Amino acid sequence: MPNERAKRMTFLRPAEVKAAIQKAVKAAPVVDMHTHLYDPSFGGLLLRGIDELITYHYLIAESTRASGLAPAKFYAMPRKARAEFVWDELFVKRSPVSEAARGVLTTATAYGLDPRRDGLDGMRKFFKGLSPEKHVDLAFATAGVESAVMTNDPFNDAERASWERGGRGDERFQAALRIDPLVIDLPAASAKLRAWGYGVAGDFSGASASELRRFCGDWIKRMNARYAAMSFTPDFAWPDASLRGRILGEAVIPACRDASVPFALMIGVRRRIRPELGDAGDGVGKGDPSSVGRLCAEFPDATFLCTMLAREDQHELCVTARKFSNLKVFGCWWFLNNPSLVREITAMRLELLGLTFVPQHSDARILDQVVYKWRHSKEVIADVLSAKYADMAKAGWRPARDEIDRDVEALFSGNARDWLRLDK
Ligand code: RAT
Ligand code: ZN
Repeated sequence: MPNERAKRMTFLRPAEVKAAIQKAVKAAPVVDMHTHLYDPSFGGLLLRGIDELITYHYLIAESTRASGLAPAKFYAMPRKARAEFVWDELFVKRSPVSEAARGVLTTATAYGLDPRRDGLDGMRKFFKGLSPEKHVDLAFATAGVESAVMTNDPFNDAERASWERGGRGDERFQAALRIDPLVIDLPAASAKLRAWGYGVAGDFSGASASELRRFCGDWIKRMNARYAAMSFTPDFAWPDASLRGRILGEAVIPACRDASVPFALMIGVRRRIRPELGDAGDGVGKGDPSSVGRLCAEFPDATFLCTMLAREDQHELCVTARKFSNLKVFGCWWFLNNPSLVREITAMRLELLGLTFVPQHSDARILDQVVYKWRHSKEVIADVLSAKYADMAKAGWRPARDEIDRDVEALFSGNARDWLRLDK
């Protein structure tokens, strides 16, 4: 019997498919699952504007490399001079071909500026009178971002004070509890925890596990965190009998499970391979996706979000995710957020995972970066999707416009909304 629904649908002709996908992707509102942005009520923690944009740590690495300037000398300059240095090295002395440099151009142009004509000073004038609230409106509207998840660290004193004053004021910003300090240096973190009334010992003895679990639960609640997260070095392994494994298995993951929020594993950073560069000094190393699978098997009723930093890990991570519905793959993280790699990784994920992943997050540290990070990624993702729909058409499955809209919505907002239990 012919399919009644299919009989009523209007299908696109092959020549119409690419344009329909491009239109749907361009218009799709985005839920940005991982950023380092802040709600304006967090004051100076929200970085924005052209000088911040130009001194993004990706561009610090690129400009000090190009010039050979010692990082200490770069950091000795005030912010304004740093921006002038980066502009000169990466935009004047040579063409801004790198992804992060091109991003400055895309962002400025999207705001109606002409980076060549206006130069750094002209662009500074544009941002000058913008209030944080208006600035968020502008950046989110230009980028098509509907909501963005912050990275929230209760061990950061400035941030903690904001939470104690009441936290979020703008519903477009969601919280994520970042727990790195607990795992990287428990003795230091435990001293603070004890001062805040949680009986956690530096060696994790006694009631430490239950007290740490209580701390995580309290902060997930206080922040209304949509998930808890940690960035891991490439040696992340499971099972893990070390202190790190105990903290995760006995405290953090149970607290997430109790609160019905996922735990996000961001695996593959080699911290400070060039320490003088600060945030710009981290590197990458190959991890072990099979450990992620073993973690998912051990905690079948917990949900894990996962992104891995090494290109070499992407295939095994996808294959692992095929076996575990509680493993949610997201984003082309950090050094992978380059068009050539987003193209390859997104195609592979579609082939192995269908539509059950989140292709990208911005990782924006500076508000205006959402503009280029999403424009650049969306362009590539639309291309990859078009090719997949063309392949389906060749196999006899002509798509309908509302199906394209449905699928695109899942990739850019729907899946993230489901995983993070966000209301529409
Ligand atoms: O992409 C970045 O800006 C990195 O410095 C990190 O913040 C990374 O994304 C992280 O969340 O650890
Ligand atoms: Zn990040």
